[in-house]
Formats: sequence, structure tokens, C-alpha cells
Amino acid sequence: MRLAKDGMEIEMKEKITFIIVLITVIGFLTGCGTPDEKSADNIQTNKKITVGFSQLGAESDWRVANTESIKSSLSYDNGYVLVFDDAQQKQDKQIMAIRKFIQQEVDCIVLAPVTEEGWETVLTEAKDAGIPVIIVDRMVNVADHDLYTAWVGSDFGREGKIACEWLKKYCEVNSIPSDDIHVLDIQGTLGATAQIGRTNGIVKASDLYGWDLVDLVPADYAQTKAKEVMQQMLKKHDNINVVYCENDNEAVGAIEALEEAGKKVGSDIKNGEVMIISFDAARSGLSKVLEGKIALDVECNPLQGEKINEVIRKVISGEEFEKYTYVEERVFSAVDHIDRVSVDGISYSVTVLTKDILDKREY
Ligand code: GYE
Repeated sequence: MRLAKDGMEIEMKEKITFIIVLITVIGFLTGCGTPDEKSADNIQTNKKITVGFSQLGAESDWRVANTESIKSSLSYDNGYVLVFDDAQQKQDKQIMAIRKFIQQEVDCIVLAPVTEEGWETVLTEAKDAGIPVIIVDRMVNVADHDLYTAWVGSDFGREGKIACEWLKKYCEVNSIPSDDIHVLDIQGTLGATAQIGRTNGIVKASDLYGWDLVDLVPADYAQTKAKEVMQQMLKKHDNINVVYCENDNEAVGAIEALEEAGKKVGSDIKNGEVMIISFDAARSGLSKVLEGKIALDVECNPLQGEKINEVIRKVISGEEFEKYTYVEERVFSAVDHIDRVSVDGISYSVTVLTKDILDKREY
């Protein structure tokens, strides 16, 4: 009896053990468990690509659109486990985030760097750990270009040149002498590739065409800061007739300050209007183009997610990939009599913005 009972007990125990093992195996195969367990399984089974994304901040409409684009392309449904970090415009926070991604042994790091300098050490750490790094948007200035795997972004130098060639053409067409042009440059974050490229454009063109570049002041790509800068500049200079804003949020801030000071913003410099030139072509900027308050808005396309996705997949699967990928961009204007500008031998068309075009824009 006892033996039989013991035998039954042993059989029962075996059955229970078998059921537990079965449940665990089913759980494993169907992907149950916590998100962390899931991502670990996914890396092991090579199903999902784990990406650590260090975004520099959320300072502008451009940046918000950029973050959304990357998050939606590197989504779970699209085969990724994305670890996102917003560094609030601070490089040390970005460096900390990258070190954390290395510890977490992600498959790939995406870095949108706040400024160009100071990346050697942490990029060497990522390289030593064997983790590919895709730089997006702005550039890193490192002597060894093998410290990053690839880059996806815009040609900021070309954007600046397009804006300045347009202004030159505007002056020619409207018979405005060069020395009647008094430009204020509200710069982006100093040391960021976008700032360097756009500032270079206006500095070189002012020198070449004889425009008076009254001042250059950074405003961190932020609306409130740009408004303050504009207010101070209006106290300091009484002749500014072109404000070259290095992004749309700055343009919106500058327009607020100018209008509060009783100035009229528009394209008619000859009749005392202050002309605004801007970059990004985000909805906030383009609505001002439609109102005639921004004369020219050179697009900087934040929708980089799909291109980043393509590069990552190629890198991970060992296929050939382009080291540098540029996104497509357009030029929008409120002025209807300049339809093309030429930069470095290439002709770019200038689109007169309509409500229809604006309504169809993605950001
Ligand atoms: O123009 C600005 C943003 O680096 C291209 O950063 C980017 C710039 C963009 O904050 O709006």
C-alpha cells in the first residue's frame, strides 16, 4: 500500500514537474515575460534589434518631428527594441546614456550629438565593445572616422548657401544696393553642425556681397531665447532689415519681438519691412511663410527614421551600406518672383508656399 502510495506520489511529482516545464517552454516560445526578458530573448534569437537612441533634446519643432520619425521607424512592430534617452541639450547626459547602452549590450547605438566636439573617448568605448554607432542629424568632429559606423543627416553648409544666394538674387531683382542690407544672425547652439554651416553661409556671403552683418548672437534654437535676443538687438541697432534665423522657432520668437516693437515683418525691405529668413520648414515656420512674415524657409528634413532603419539593417546583417546618407530637402518662399537659386553649380527650385502644400506636409 505504502509503496503504491509512494509510487503515486512520485508519479504525481513527475507530472507536476512536467507541467511546470511545459508551461515554461510554452511561455518562452510565445514570448511571455517582462519586457526586459523579452528583449534579452530577442537578441539571443536575433528576432529584434536592440537600439539605444541618445537624442540631444526637445528644443524645437524640428527635434520633436525627428524624435517621432525615429521612434516610429525603430518601433517594436518593425523589429526593434528601442531604448530612448533625451539629454536635454547636455553633452554629459549623452555620454552617460551611451555608457549605459554599452553596459546593456545593445545591438546598435544611434546618437544625435548636441555639438561636434568631445566624442572621442565614449565613441572609442563603443567601438571597443563592438557596438556600431550611427550618428544622425549633426556631425561629430573626430580625427578617426572609423569611430562611427555611418551618418544620416542634412547638408547644413548648402542650406546656408541657398539662403544667401536667394537674398543676393532678391537684392538684384529688386535693385537694392548691397550696403543697404543690414543683417542680424540669430545663431543656433554654438558648435552644432547646423549652426556652423548656416553661420558660415551668412558670414561668407556678407563678406563677398558687401552686406552689413550687424551682429551674430546665439539663441540655442529656442523661441523664447530668440525673442530676448531680438529685443536686445533692437535696442542696440536701429538699422536691422534682415533677420537670418537659424531655425523656425527662433524666427517665431524674433517675429514676436519685432511686432511688439511696432516693426512690420515682410519681404518689402525697400518700404521698411524687416525680412525674416529661416531654416527647417516645420509647420510653425511655414505658417509664417503663408502669412508673408517669413520670406524664405530653407527646409531641413527631420524625417530621417526610414533612412536610419535601412542603414541599421544593412549594418547588422553585414550588407554593404553608405557611410553618409543625406535626406531630401526643398526651399519654400513667400516671394513669388524668384523661382530658382544656384549653389555650387547646382540649381535649386524655390516653391512659393500655398495652403494646399502646407496642409499636405507631414510635420
Ligand atoms: O534646425 C533645429 C534643431 O540640428 C538640424 O536643430 C538640427 C537643428 C534644427 O533644434 O530646429
